[in-house]
Amino acid sequence: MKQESIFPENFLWGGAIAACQAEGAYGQYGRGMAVSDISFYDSQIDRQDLAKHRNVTTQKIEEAMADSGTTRYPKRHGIDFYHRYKEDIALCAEMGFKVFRFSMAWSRIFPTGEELTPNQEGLDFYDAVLTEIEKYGMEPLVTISHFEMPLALVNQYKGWTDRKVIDLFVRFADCLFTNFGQRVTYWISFNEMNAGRFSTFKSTGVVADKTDNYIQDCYQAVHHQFIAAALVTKRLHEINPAGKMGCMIARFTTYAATCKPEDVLQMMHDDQYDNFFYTDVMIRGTYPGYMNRFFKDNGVSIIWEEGDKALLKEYTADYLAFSYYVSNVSSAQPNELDVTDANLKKSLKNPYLESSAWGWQIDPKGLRYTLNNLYDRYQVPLFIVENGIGAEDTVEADGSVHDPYRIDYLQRHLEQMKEALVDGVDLIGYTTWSSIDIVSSGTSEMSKRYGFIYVDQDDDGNGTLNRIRKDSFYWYQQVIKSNGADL
Ligand code: BGP
Repeated sequence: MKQESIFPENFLWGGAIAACQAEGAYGQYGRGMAVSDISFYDSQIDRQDLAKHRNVTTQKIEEAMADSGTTRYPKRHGIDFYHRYKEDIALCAEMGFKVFRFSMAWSRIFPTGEELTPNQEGLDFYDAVLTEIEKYGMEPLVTISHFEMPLALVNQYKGWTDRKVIDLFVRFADCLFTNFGQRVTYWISFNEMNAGRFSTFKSTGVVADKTDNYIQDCYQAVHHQFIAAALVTKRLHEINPAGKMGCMIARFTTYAATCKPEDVLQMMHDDQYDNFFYTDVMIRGTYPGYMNRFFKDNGVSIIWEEGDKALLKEYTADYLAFSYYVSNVSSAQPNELDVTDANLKKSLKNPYLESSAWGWQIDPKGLRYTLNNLYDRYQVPLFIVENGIGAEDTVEADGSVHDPYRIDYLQRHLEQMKEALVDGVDLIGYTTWSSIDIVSSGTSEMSKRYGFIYVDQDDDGNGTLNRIRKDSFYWYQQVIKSNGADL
C-alpha cells in the first residue's frame, strides 16, 4: 500500500552547488579573482602567513602551488558548470528536483567589486541558467554570497572589515534583484555566515594579519554583514514583495562531553557564540545579551552607526536556512576524547557516532534535535540547504557507480526530518549537498564526492568531465516522486 507522505505537498526537494566550486571558467568571460580562488590555494600553504595572500595573482598562486609540490588545483575547472549547465540542470530535473540551489559569483558580475556597470557576460550567464531551471519547472534558490567575494575588495579594504563594502554588496545584490528579482523567490544573503570566524577566507573575506585586533576585525566584519543582510532584505522586498530572503548558518549542533554542569555551560556558550549569535541578530533583529559578555571578555567593541539598530530590527530574514553535516562535542576541561574535524570546526570525537572517511561524525538524530531546537527558538520556516556525505566513489568496469553509503546517510537523515515534521517543525525544503560532484571548499579535492552524479575529474583536474548517474540518483528520484514516502 502506498505510504502516506509526511512531507508537505509543496515540499521543495532539490540539491545545491556553489559557483566557486562548480563553474570553472576562472578569469574568463569577465570574471575577476575571488577570495575562493585563494581559499582553495590557501588550503595548500601555510594559512598563518596571510601577508602572502595580499595582492595575490593567479601567477603567484601557480608559483606557490608549484613550490608546495602539489598540482591540486582542480578549482580552475570547477566541474565546468559554466559550459555544461544545461546538461547538469537537465539531470537534476530528471531526478524530479523542485528547487535548484546555486550561487551567483560577485566577481562575475563586478570583477573588482567596484565597477559602476556590471559585467554583461556574467548577467547573461545567470540569465541562461535561470531560463534552463524554469524550463523544467524548478524553483531557483540563489545564494548571493557563497564564499566568493572579489579578491580586489580583500586587498583594498580587508574584506568586510571596512564598512564601505556594505554599499558595494548592496549594489551587487540590487543588480541581481533588478535583473532577476521577478524570476527568483528564494534568496540567501550569505552562505554559512558563521563560517568566517573559523576560516579567514570564507564568508568574511577578512584578511586580518593575525594581529592583536584580529578578533575585533572579525566581529566588526560580521556586523557589516548583518547590516548588509538587512539592507538587501529591504531592497528585495521593494523590488519583489513576494521575494523571500533567508539567512544561513552552518549549524554546529553541540553536545556536552559529560553531564558535568561545566560541560553543559560550555555547550551553551559554544552554541550561543558559534551559532545562535548569527541567527538571533538576523531573525530576532537585535544583538543578544550573551554577546556583551563575550565581547567584553575578548576585547571586542563593535562600531555602530546611526540607524544600524533600526535596520536590524526592521529587516529580519524571512526564513532560516542552514547546512547540517555533523554534531559537535563541547567540554570545559581536558578529557580523554580525541579531536576530530567537523566541517570548519574542530570538535571532540563523540564515541557514540561513526565517522565519514574525512572524520566528519554522522548524526541523523542530531538533525531532529536541530530542527526542533531552531524552530522552538525562532518560529520561522526552516530550509535545510546542505546535507550530505563526502566519500570516495568508484566507477565500476561497467560504468556504474554504487554509493549505498550515500543512500544510507541521506535515508537516515530524511527519517529524522519526518520525525521533526511530526514534532510540528515548519520545514519547507531540502537541498542536499551536493546535486553533482564538485570541488571541495575545504580541501580543494574532487575525490571528496557528494553528488548524485559522478564527474570524471581527479584531484589534479585531470579527466573527461563526463557525468555518470550514481545509484543514489535513482534512489533520490523515487524519494522525490513519492514526496518522501519511499525512502
Ligand atoms: C560547507 C559549504 C559548502 C561545501 C560543504 C562541504 O561548509 O557551504 O560549499 O563545501 O561545506 O564541505 P567540503 O566541500 O569542504 O567537504
